[in-house]
Amino acid sequence: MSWMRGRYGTICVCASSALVVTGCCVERTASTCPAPVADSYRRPEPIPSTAPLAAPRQYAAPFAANAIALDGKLDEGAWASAPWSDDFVDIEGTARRPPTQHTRVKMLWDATNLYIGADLAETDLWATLTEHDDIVYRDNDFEVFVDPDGDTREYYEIEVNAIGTIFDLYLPVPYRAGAKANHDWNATGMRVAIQLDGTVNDSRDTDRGWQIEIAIPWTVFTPVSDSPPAPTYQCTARPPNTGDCWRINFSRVQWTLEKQGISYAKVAGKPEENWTWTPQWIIDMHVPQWWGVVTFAPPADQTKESFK
Ligand SMILES: [Ca+2]
Ligand SMILES: [Ca+2]
Ligand SMILES: [Ca+2]
Repeated sequence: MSWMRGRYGTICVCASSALVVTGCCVERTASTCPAPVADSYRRPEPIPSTAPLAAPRQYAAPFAANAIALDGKLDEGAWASAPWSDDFVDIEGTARRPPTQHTRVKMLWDATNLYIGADLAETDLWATLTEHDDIVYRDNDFEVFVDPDGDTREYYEIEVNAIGTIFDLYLPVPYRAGAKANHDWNATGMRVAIQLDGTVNDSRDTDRGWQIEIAIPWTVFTPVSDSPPAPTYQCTARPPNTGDCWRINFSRVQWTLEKQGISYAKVAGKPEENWTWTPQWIIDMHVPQWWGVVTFAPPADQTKESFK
């Protein structure tokens, strides 16, 4: 790993990966960073076709000092110590039209789980897909992307709609590098709770939104060993050590709807909107290089003293 001055200030570049992280880069030790497998397994690094116009957003997730009741509510107990993120922006950045409905997230962690809370304003709650591993982004959804070691490969995607249907998949490399996404991969042990503030699939009223609470066991973030190409480099501890940072982004897919009976239908020919926590600068979530940086912080009451 080396440190250098870049366009966004001090950045670090981890050897044997394309990781470029602003502000947060933890020296990885031999115990957390096993040797990479033979270089012959590695493919050419997929280079993004766009350049970011700003540094990725960052978030310090406090360690949850207390147990979390998974009920879709994000204001009680340990959640009170987790700050809200900045509001989501258009996937291509702030130069594009701002989202018409706000979205924000917060995160916590403990020895067992990564916790994600999402708050989505929504005037028209709508969801149709009901089977696990349906292509959930064909509905309005909330999406999580996690690349623990930030090497832009062996990463995880989880999508959920307003009625709790899950689409979870694993990618050995991004699509543009030849990936065949593994839909059979499941986030085993993940729990999701949703709190609706309104009525789903009922267009006769105006809804207010939905909140999602997700607990993802650290064991979920295990590369699929028989998914070619072989896992290359897992430079992270699971659970993470305090101060570690992972590359994560969140996306919200939003379709334009019209009333159909008492429910809704998509407006034909109208593409979806994509709103993200940190911009991708292109309409493509599968550019892990531009995902945000989540640092695993101590409990909030220790943060001021021990974590900077
Ligand atoms: Ca990875
Ligand atoms: Ca799956
Ligand atoms: Ca409604």
